[in-house]
Amino acid sequence: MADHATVKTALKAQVIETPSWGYGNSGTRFKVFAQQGVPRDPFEKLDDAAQVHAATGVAPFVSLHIPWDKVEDYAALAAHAEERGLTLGAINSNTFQDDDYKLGSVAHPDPKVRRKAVDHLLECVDIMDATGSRDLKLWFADGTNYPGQDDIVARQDRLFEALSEVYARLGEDQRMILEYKFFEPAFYTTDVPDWGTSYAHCLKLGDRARVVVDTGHHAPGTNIEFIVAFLLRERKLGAFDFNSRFYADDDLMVGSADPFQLFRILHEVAKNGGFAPEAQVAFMLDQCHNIEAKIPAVIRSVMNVQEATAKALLVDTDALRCAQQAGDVLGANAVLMDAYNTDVRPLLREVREEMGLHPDPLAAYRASGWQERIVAERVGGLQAGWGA
Ligand SMILES: [Mn+2]
Repeated sequence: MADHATVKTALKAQVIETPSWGYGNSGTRFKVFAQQGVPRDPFEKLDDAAQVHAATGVAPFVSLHIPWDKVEDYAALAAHAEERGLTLGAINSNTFQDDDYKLGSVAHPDPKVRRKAVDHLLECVDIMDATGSRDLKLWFADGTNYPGQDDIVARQDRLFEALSEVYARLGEDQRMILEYKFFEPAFYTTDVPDWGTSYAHCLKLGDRARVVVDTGHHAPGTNIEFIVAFLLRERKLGAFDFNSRFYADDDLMVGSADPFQLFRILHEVAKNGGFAPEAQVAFMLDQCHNIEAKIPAVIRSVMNVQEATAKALLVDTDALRCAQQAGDVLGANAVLMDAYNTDVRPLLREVREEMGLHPDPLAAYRASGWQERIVAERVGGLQAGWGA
């Protein structure tokens, strides 16, 4: 087994980014169920994110989504974050909630719509300048529903032209991270459907363009850890959007549907140096909490990532290499399974105590009284949610 002191040091240094939209009301295709105490503006979302960081000690970054998190004064928002020990993370663009985008955004056949979409992306870079965010996270709903609807190659040309213009606007310390998703809302072709398409565009754009792996954006049976290993080898893995899926893009809590898959992914991250700061891989959650309490759900998700990370770090890499080189199929597999089957909860309790935290983050949150306070205080106003 790996040395426990080293594993603990790595766990203490872990950084997880939580999404502002995870704290607001979200829903299924059919219904958004409102919860009491939900934030009414981006400032209150940060207040909730601060509770997650206070309970776990490893979630200081918060992703924003524009326009859902639009404010008058982004420097004030950044200051509000800093006062709570938080840092503003990736700026997520939105080119999918406007009537103009019915046939796409940056790949739309009409140059006027493409201009509007690119202008929005450029506005997001302006916001990054004000918030100090490093990453512009792009996901496009662009695609077609029917064979013959549009020219597949022409759409790639338009996409690349838009990406190039935005890439040229980035500052030296800023990055573009491009997410893929195999289908939905487009059902025939999607313009960035897979890691290969994202990788090809990022390769042409330059060093500061990288791929985002959203764990819920693959066809069933896809070997996500292979993609992760490949992208790390090429230094093109920019970020994870963690969540879980049983069927399609379910956006359930990470590690809930398939903790073994999460372990396999994080084993490749650990093995290939992806946790090192210089690898510049951002570990983000991208989830919705539709029926469960939101702040505890984010805490649970952070804990799930920590548990899978601990198991991945416990893999005896020397024994694994020896078994692999000896062609010992069962021995190599057993090394991985030994780590996966370790109960790491006592180790994580120790890590938290050494960090000056409560060993049980969910108990710490319950004891904080925050939930009762926001239910009592956040009365009136419009709750934040999709489109707000
Ligand atoms: Mn995502």
